[in-house]
Amino acid sequence: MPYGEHHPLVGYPIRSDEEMIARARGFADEMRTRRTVRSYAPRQIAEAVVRSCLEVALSAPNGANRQPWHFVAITDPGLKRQIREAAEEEERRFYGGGAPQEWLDALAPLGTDADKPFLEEAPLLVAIFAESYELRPDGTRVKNYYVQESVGIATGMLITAFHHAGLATLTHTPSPMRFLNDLLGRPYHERPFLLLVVGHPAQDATVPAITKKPFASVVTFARGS
Ligand code: IYR
Repeated sequence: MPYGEHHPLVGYPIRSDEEMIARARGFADEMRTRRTVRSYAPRQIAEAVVRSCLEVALSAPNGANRQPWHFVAITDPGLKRQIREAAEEEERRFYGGGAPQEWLDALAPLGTDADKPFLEEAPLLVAIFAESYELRPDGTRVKNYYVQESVGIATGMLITAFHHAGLATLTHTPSPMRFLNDLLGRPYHERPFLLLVVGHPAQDATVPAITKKPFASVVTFARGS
């Protein structure tokens, strides 16, 4: 018997292969339409949608169940403007000589630059913080495990949840992002991981004409010898 209290597993109904094939196919079709969007409509998002999508993120598997994350939902126009200004300052450094030419060449097909109007236009920004350790009220530090992986998985699930709800996202990573701690009042042991931009795409939104690698080039079904 394992240590620690356990209870029966719930949530895995027995499904036929046909039903699973249809569900998996349907979900793959739904996710295939996900695109990173850089131009947003002014339409607001109901808070209930945001809460449900965040619940999905909080259900993510993570190291030793330490849940080493904090999510800040930002809708206030003043805060969004301050975030935009601070992010653009970092990006001007990045695009204006800070980034190696090889990196800038890799970004060229995306058409990105230091201008980040979406940080103000999108109705919602979710700042995601990662905690390499937990700070107990008595000041002691308790180490977390697989922090990057855990927060990355939770972020992926959040993006999936927003897409499923009908919202577009953009993973934005100004670097460095320490200004987010100051603007959002988060303690310094929380490290900004990513800024997720969320909203309805603008009616005239366009996306870069890029494609995914072919399935067979990135997936192998290993056969025993
Ligand atoms: N953070 C910059 C640069 C950037 C980097 C990567 I890797 C991208 O996939 C896209 C952009 C920016 O947001 O413009």
